[in-house]
Amino acid sequence: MQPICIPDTPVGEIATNVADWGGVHLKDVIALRDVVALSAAAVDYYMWRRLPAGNSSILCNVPNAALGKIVDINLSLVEAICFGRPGAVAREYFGRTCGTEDFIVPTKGLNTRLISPEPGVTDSRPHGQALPFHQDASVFPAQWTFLNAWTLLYPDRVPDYGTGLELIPCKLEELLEKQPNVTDPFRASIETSHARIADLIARYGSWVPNAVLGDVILFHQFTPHRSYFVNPTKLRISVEVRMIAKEQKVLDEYARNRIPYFSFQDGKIIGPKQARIDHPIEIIV
Ligand SMILES: O=C(O)CCC(=O)C(=O)O
Repeated sequence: MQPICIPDTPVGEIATNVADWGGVHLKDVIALRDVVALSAAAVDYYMWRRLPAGNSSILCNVPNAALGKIVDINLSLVEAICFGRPGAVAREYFGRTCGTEDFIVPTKGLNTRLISPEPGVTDSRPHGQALPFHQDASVFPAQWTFLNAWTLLYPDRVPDYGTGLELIPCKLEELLEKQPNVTDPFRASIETSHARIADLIARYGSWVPNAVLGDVILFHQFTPHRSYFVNPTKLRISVEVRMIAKEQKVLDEYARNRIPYFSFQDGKIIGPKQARIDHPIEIIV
C-alpha cells in the first residue's frame, strides 16, 4: 500500500489514510512558483551564505541575511502548509482524534535538515545526520497528537538525487521500545528497537515516496521513519513543519518552557515576527 493523494483526493479520505497507514504522500501541495521561490531562498541561505540549519532556520528572511543579524520572519512555508491541504487534513484528523480542529506549530518543531551525500559528513552544521528508524513521539511529551509535514526544498526530487525519507506504512498507536546499546547519544535518544522495526517491515514492508518539489509527506507521531540514504548524489534540504493539536496540556507545557509557537485564527498567523540568525536561531517574540 502506498497512500498517494492527488489534489482531488477528499480531505476526509486523506485523514483516514493517515490514521490507517501512518502517513500519506500529498502530491502538488505547494504551488510551483511558491516552492521554487522557497527552494531558491533555501539554496541561497544554506548553500551559498552557509548560514546555520536546524530549528526554525527556515523562518529567516534571506535578503541581507548574515550571522548575528535580526531579520523578519519568513512565513511563506508555514502559510503554504498550514493554510493549504496539509493543514486541512490536520484539522480533520485532530477533530477526529482529539476533539479539537485547532493546532499550533512550535518554532522548535520547524527543523531544517541538510543531509550531505557523503556518509557521516554533516556539513559541520546541526541537523545534518541521516536519521535511523524512530518515532517522532519519542522526542515529545507522551499523549500529544501531532502531524509532521515533511517538505522537500532541494534537490527537486528524492530519492533519485538526494537522501529520501522511508516510512513503515502501518496502523500503530504506541511508542515502541528503543534499541539498547546504542553508543551515539543522539541516536540512542531516538533509535527504535531493530527487532521491532524488522518485525514491522516483515508485516507491512517499507515505503520510500518519490517526492518532488511541491509535495508533502504527512505522518503522525507514532509512524516509524528514517532517512533513506542510498547513493544520494546531492546535498538534500528539507523542512519539517510539526502541527500539534491545540490541547491545554500542550499550551501549558509551552508556556512553562517559554517556547514560542504559531497559532492560526481567521486565516491569519499569530506568533513571533523576528529572528536573530545565530547558533541556534533565536526567535524574538
Ligand atoms: O529528513 C529526514 O531524513 C529525516 C526526518 C525525520 O526523521 C523527521 O522528520 O522526524
